[in-house]
Amino acid sequence: LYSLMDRYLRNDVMSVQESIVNHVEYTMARNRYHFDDFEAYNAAAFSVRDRLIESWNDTQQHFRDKSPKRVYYLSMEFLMGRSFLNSLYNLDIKPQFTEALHQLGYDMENLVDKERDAALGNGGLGRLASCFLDSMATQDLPAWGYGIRYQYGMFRQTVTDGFQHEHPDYWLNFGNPWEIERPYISYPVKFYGGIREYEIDGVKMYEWLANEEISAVAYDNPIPGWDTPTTINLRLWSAKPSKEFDLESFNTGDYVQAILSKQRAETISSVLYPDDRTYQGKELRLKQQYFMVSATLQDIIRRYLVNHQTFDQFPDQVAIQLNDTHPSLGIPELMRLFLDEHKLGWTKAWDITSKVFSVTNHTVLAETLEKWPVDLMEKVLPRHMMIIYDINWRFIQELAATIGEDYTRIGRMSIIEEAPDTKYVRMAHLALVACHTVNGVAEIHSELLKSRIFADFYNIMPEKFQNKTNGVTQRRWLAFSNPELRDLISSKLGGDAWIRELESLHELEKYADNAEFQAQWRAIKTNNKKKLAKYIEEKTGTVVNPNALFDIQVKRIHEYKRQLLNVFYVIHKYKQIKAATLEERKDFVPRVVLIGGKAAPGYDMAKRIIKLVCSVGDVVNNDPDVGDLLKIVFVPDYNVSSAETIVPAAELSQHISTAGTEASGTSNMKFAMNGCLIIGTMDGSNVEIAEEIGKENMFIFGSSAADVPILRAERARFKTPQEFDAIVESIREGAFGWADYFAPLCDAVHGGADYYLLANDFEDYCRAQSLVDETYKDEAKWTKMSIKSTARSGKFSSDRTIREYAKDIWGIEPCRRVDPG
Ligand code: DL6
Repeated sequence: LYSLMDRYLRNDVMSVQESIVNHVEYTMARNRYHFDDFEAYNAAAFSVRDRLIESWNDTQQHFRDKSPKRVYYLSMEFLMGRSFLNSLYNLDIKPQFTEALHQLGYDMENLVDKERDAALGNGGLGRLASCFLDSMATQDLPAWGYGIRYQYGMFRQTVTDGFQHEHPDYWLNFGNPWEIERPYISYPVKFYGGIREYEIDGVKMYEWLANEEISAVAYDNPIPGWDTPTTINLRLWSAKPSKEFDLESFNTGDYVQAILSKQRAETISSVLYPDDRTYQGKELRLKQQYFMVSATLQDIIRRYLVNHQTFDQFPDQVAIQLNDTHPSLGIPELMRLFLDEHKLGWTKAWDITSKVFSVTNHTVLAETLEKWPVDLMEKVLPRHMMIIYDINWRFIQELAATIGEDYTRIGRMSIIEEAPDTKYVRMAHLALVACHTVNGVAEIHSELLKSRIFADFYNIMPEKFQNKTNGVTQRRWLAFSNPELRDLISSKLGGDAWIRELESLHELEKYADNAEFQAQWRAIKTNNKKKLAKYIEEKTGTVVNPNALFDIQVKRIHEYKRQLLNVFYVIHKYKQIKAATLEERKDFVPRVVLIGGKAAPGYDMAKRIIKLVCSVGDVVNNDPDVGDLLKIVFVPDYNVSSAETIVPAAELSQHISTAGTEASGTSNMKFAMNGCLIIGTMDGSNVEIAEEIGKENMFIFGSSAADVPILRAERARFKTPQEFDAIVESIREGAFGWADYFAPLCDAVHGGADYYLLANDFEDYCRAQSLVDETYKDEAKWTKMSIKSTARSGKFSSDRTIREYAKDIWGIEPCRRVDPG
């Protein structure tokens, strides 16, 4: 029995094959002699999952035995992408699975494409959370992720005649082999109702008498680390009707109505809001946020109480990171649980609460900070609203004692905003008051938090402010998605240790001038470009020349990210080609401009930008004068998986937001790691990328963040460049059709409008673009810059970011179990 309990799944080809075939027959109830690619993928995924579960169970047991301080990463979004390849690589079982499948008659590459992306996030913020999980697991940190198991993830985007259409992403349609349902791990989550006041020994107590209750059921997603026996957990909550509640309505006779209202409860976890910035104030979104934090905190407390009698050790055992303010209702919820359920006094409850929470801010624009109408909060979460008022009252007393009765300043800092129409709860202020630390996500962003957005708070509590520059996992974004480059790097660095210690890429620099190495480097890029060209043709029907310069801008469509500036340059270049003689045209560097990204469904301007990209493409791509010299394509449905094809093939990538608007950006890091050169502004993490890689290896242009407010104030007097005006006029006059539809885009950048300063930066952008062409003509120089980009990208590993969080904010240490071998 002992040896049975000690047994680990075997990973030789025969055992893997046996396990796959068994899953075909016993898990999927299919014919073991006859199954298609999708069934083969599923069976192989279940077989990988068995191995994940084994490692996951042992890791969790190890954490229970050692009882280290743990970090809980709370996020409303996790943009995980696919798990199959990632798990095979991290568990180091890809060769055996590839061979086992091959012998069964299946090709790994085909099966990989059968997996649906887990797209439970909008963009940067959600993808960052997923990179963090990978780094926490790889570094053996006792960490858990918590979020929501949305039934509908980020919408699928199609583009017809240049117009975006949104399609629901019912990603769970054919099951999800990467999760484990835990029907027995569930917690009640309540809403609405009122408060009962009572006394115990003369002390006032409160009980929330809610009138809606649902259950949060756990779904566990094992997250394996790379080259370690550690597998951590991402626990996602799904809303189910509560078993206990609402018996009353069943007894009143309206059986059908009662069931329908229970079903409505389940909608809480049904859909991810597809807006990554604008604040909507929707009741369902508020309920989602509360649902996630309430279930999570009950789970954390239950785990803590397994081996503790009091809450005295709680801050030594628990660190909770809030991924933006979306989960910041956790603050009043933890207070409520301590005060009302566990009967702690206010002082004790507050002392513990303010020691466990920390928050990350991901935005630069003050108007995108979340705030909830007080009347909505009072209706949905009456007890929490009371607690927030109490927190605010105490905060304001302390503030007045510190700064005196400066009510303007106090009003600015209050958690409650007294707007003329209604009152709001400012979630960022709640988080700033309660958290021990707030961090920005790039140096420049963290400085802007201190000097502009939260300047009042920084004056009073400077010790709370930190910077944690974002990072990305080099495993998914370089080693797994660019395998040829990985092999080349490993051959030069004497192994693959760099996949854990990215700084060691520095060693590559000594080959930057080596002609043979350069040739190998270029050959890999060319192969990746050919794959991308095929992908572009499949998705858009446009044939592109793989020998052209591949110029990529993929990210959410936003005015501040300035995809419009990119299109304007394409129009400029198109005009230049048209004006050139046949002889002069030989001098142009052929370019493929690829733009991709989703527009929030209600974001009208963003949708017009997509249409403009497509309309310019219709003209440019079909003009025989242009031929292969210039192509512009909009690639639909940009997501994690398509990024894995796009990033390794990019030669130039655009990160051209108006300085002071992009908190960090993370795709710039992925591109740089893959030897892609960056054209960009001194914004977000571009600034630090320039520090590491060197401005001379990038194409930097545009106004500085310090100048932007001044230029903005003076923009009505700014003399726009003639060429800029001409481009706007050509769009207005219908050179690309749809003149009326594009008019708002023209109005937004012209005639003193131009909030994002496209006109101001246009000429410098054109200068930088010309330098791109000149440099590209010198193959050796370009390749050298490309090698240096990769070699100097070590700082941008999420492993480094997570090490900093662990040390400076969470106070946690690695807790690795002995490798079973
Ligand atoms: O920190 C991750 C990512 C940054 O890289 C982007 O610059 C930033 O725009 C993004 N923010 C969001 C949503 N913002 N809020 N709240 O995705 O975060």
